[in-house]
Amino acid sequence: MTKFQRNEIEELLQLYFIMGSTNCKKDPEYVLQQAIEGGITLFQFREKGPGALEGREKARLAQKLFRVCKDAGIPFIVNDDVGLAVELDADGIHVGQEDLAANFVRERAGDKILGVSAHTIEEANKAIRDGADYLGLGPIYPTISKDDARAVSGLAIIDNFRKNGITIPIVGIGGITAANARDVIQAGANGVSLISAIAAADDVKKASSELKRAVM
Ligand code: IFP
Ligand code: MG
Repeated sequence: MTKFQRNEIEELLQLYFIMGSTNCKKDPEYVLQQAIEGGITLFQFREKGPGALEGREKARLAQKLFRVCKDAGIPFIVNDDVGLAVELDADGIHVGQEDLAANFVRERAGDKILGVSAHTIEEANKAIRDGADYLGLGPIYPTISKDDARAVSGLAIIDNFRKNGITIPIVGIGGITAANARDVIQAGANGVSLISAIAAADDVKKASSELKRAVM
């Protein structure tokens, strides 16, 4: 289990921003700073897809973005890369069903926050047994950020998980905007997670603050 309390995790998930260099129109450090000024509550470094940085370059960008988060008191989660999360001593790690097994990640991650993507109740219960602190559910709406995204689940997946006794913190992801974010919370999620709606916005701070108002 993580050093964070359950209610802290729930609050951190409220406006969860995910980003890597390929998602940004401007300098990633600047984009992250603007998103923080707008009110994001948690950050995930997800350096993935065509043109993504690798190796030392990826680690260097991670370090810079971790510093930005530390200065602002925003916990820093690493997507997939347990080695990088441990090397940086990040606050957490997020893994999908296609990534390393969550029980193995939990062992290596110690008391870091562990997030797991789940699409079925079975995956959710296994993730919980493996020590997940929160679940990422989606794509709730159609999305352009992930070329490997699965079929759209709709809001029903959140309601369905809650009705099936999944009580741990949940964040919805996929196609979420300021116009629909409230619906995701009302369906039973503790927060919303987004990439493009913030990273690719012309005014990142404005996009972030509009989303914050929607989920508050
Ligand atoms: N969900 C999440 C999160 N992060 C991912 N990288 C992902 C799905 C594929 F929002 F953190 F739950
Ligand atoms: Mg993944």
